[in-house]
Amino acid sequence: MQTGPRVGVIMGSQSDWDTMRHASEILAELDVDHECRVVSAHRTPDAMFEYAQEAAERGLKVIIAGAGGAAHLPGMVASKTHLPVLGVPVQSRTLNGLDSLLSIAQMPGGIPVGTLAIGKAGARNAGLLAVSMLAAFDPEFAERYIAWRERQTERVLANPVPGS
Ligand code: RP5
Repeated sequence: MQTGPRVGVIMGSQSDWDTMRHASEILAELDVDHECRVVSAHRTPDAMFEYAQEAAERGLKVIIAGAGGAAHLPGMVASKTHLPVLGVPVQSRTLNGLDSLLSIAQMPGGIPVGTLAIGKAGARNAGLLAVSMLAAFDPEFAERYIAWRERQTERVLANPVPGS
């Protein structure tokens, strides 16, 4: 049985935490051991390379990387690891996150980054997608993920009247 974090949640700045905490919260809700770190492609490039290079041997299975503006972190991390990297575009102040989205999505062929939606929804979905990736190889995660989805469906069905 593996111990230690399976998912690494990294972000380019402390200022990204308000978005990226939603990925962490989903992972915690689904009882997935994970770690959260600030690792910047531009301000701490050596630390970023080290993180990406050591991730697999430390037992991580998926990396969620959030960044805003010239959001190079997910792509650069993906270039240094074979692990799946899920990119979350953080909503920037100047261009509302369109800059982040395009920086993350427009990867050259050969180095994939799974790009999620801008902001909170993207961070939540990155957490869920990471769990569904783990679930493909571990029935315990599959059970938890399916149960989480069922609870969500039940909540929506139980409240069909808008504004109630
Ligand atoms: C990016 O620059 C970070 O991911 C962050 O979204 C953005 C702004 O960073 P701060 O100036 O708020 O630290 O690298």
